[in-house]
Amino acid sequence: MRILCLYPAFPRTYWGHEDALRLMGKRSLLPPLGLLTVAALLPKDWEVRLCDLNVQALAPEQLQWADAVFLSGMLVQRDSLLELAAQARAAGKVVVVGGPVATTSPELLTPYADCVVSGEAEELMAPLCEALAKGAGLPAHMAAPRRPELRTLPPPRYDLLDVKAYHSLSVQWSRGCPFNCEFCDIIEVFGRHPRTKSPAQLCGELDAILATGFRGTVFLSDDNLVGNKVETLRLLTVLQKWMEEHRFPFQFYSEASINLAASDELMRAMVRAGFDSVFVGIETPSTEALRETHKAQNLAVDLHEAVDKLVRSGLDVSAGFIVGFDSDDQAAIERQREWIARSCIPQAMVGILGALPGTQLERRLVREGRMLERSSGETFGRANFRTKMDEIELLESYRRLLASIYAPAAYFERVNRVLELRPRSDSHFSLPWHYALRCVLSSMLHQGVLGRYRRVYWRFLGRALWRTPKRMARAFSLAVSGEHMIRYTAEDVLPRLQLAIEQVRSERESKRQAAAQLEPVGKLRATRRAGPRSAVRVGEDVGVSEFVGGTRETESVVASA
Ligand code: B12
Ligand code: SF4
Repeated sequence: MRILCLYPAFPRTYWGHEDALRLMGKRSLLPPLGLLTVAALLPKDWEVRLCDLNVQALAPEQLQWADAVFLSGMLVQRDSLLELAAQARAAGKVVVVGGPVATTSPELLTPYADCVVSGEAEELMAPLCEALAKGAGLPAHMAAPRRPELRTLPPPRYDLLDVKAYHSLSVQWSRGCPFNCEFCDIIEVFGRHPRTKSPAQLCGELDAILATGFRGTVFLSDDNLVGNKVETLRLLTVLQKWMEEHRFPFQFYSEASINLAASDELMRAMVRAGFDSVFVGIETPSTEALRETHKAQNLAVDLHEAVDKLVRSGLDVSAGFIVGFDSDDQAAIERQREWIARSCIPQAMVGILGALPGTQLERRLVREGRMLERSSGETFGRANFRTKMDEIELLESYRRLLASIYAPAAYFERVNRVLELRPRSDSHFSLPWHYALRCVLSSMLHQGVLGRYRRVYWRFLGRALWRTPKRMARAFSLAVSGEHMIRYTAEDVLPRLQLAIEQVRSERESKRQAAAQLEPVGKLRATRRAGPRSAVRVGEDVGVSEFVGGTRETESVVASA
């Protein structure tokens, strides 16, 4: 049997770091670990190939070669995913889709695939392969019967990758998170009891990466690295030994909850094992909003102090933030802006609150009749539910916040602060000199010579050289990351937000005019109950009835009537 694994293209987002990758000569940030994991579970005599659309275009011969196509992806990749599924079907191939979107919204995919696989696929692979081999009896939908144990999994098929194309490779140590944030779909899918692999198993995966020739950064693709602190501490001890034995070929980063900062022992162990940064969910400094979203772990600490402590211990912090909580108003978002501006977090991923499918938040909003449309996975546009805050005020506050924190001077000020707080690095990891040199020269050329913010850039480098000369490698690496955050904000996000603001204004105006033409309110109410959602796309009609809130248009007509 010949299986072609296809990974759909991402749209340009903050997370993709596209402009920074360009300066580094890389094509994608991370590989599709779900597909590599699934590929490792196929019968040994099956042939497998991978085409990641973020790295290379799909050639017709690749499709012709395959008997079946395996697709994976998140909601934000849906357009590309559906296009690939249609292409594969048109070529007469069997199409199987799994991954985040197949898990949370299988109904979006069933019309386009022969089989949609929801949930963690480990225990489904044997029956799936059996049905594929027989060439008949493939069920339209398969759902994982339970959350599998991770301790018997083989290493993902890293050998399928063109490793040079990726900035980082990834391994996964655990799944699940013990916390209970209302907007989070992780806990719905992966549960609140973190399951881990064994330390030896993880080291086996690192051996497999080493065998590909890759040297560089490795992302521990966990929902929360410190979800099970005891097991993670055990891992870190073994990992440190493995790294010493292999002369520190990698540098690690991961995602963790902020309570990591309360454990000196864990932070020290992470740094000793080769971690140099961590992504944390700060969400908001507003205690009302944190309470509202059940983010208790963030209420238990002083957030600025916790971030500083992580940086002081040797872990750079990037963080997720959210605007648009029910308790938010313009003043709260302004406080959030100030909070970020004073922080040591150069890369603050700020999104508008969205209700992802299957989350507690979505269930509450459905109960409250506030859902407008199913989430598209897009966190930088309009909310998919009726916000408590006036929508124009929310979009304008959000726009101001992003414009301010990604003004070049503000970004580089936060980077200088990190460099000054960080301890002198005793990391044994270093990039190959020719690659590091390429990044430095490319940064100087694109940011320092051709860049629109070149004066700020040189001032930043001057201060870094003067005050923190031993940390210049990190200064360049954060400067390169800044290229994407600054450029993408100015070129893409701010104009898109401005458009969204104008769209809301014009929707309001046309509804005001429609209401003025004296449509009977009763008739409008009936439309509101029966009317289709404004943003429904092909194949999206399943489950519309649960979004009692109706369309944006009918909502505002009724409101103004
Ligand atoms: C790593 C990661 C990323 C990486 C992406 C790397 C990459 N190339 O894919 C980065 C950092 C770039 C990223 C970005 C984003 N991400 Co992300 N990310 C993750 C994370 C933490 C881990 C994914 C992973 O590696 N899992 C490990 C593998 C082994 O698991 P898996 O992919 O689920 O695969 C299993 C099953 O799904 C299934 N399976 C998967 N594929 C297939 C295919 C077939 C054929 C079969 C049969 C089975 C199958 O079997 C596998 C084994 O059980 C997840 C959280 C999570 N735990 O899933 C979020 C997650 C996938 N991301 C998410 C989101 C929303 C985003 C962003 C939009 C940002 C945001 N949070 O707002 C951006 C968008 C990206 C962009 N550029 O536009 C959501 C997706 C929700 C959804 N339903 O679509 C998740 C679930 C987390 C969350 N709730 O925020 N992300
Ligand atoms: S800490 Fe992160 S992963 Fe855990 S429940 Fe909250 S948002 Fe989800």
